[in-house]
Amino acid sequence: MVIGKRQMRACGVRVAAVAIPAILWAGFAFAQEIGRPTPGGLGLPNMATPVGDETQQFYNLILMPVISFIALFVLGLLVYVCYRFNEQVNPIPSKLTHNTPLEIIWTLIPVLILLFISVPSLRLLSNQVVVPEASVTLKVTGNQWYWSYAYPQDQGGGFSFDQMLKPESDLAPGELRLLTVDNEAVVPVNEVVAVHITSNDVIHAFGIPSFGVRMDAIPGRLNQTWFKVEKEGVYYGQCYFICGKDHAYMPIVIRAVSREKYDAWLAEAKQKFAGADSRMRVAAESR
Ligand SMILES: [Cu+2]
Repeated sequence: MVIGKRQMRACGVRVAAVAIPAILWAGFAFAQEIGRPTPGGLGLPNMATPVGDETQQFYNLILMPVISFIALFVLGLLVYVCYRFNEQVNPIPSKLTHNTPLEIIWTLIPVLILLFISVPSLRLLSNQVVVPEASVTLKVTGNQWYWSYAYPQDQGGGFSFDQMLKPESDLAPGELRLLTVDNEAVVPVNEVVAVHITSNDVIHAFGIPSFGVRMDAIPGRLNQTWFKVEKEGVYYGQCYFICGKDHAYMPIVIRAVSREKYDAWLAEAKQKFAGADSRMRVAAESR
């Protein structure tokens, strides 16, 4: 049976029927809400920090085109081989086993692609972990299964608190299930916030998608990262390292506000969390 033009055309139509809706659907990813997951959202979320923007550009402008091109190229080769070299069309197979120029090409091209990706990738990685001069330092500690935040004394803080998931029964209308917490961490907008991350028990990971931030929280080790939020708002994150039975129930909430509101919050939080070192408080509560 010879494969005619009609079958080839039908195959092309089928590929287009899958690819076109996928491309249109991907377009909706740009209409996501900021700081929180959007039902049906695709791709990376809308970003609120310079590193987040760079991450998104790297993903949208470099990674996705490269991935899409390779996937479509391989699909095209597979379709061509299936039709051109099936038993009916090509009854006497070739005995050819090696083709040196072809082998050199298919080794070199992936190497060149990786080299091409490595330059922006390493630049992004360095921007994520090299912390610029920061005006606010936040110490974040992972616990089974909640996060603790400490604001240093010399920056107007000197208190710490725990951030616990709000149970579903306590949620007010509009609050997000599995993402809303009792105490939000607050940071000033348009200022560099250095984040020091560690853990009290097992390995956790602190991640906020719309900041382009994700860092492991490892017991006995202080990791650091940073962010500079460019828009006021509430930003949600989660633990990104499977850390035990309640891993799914330790969200992260950061509220970015103006400097004036931040100073007012600091004064208020100092009273609210006065003398309550988070670990001492947990010990007291569990007694
Ligand atoms: Cu976890």
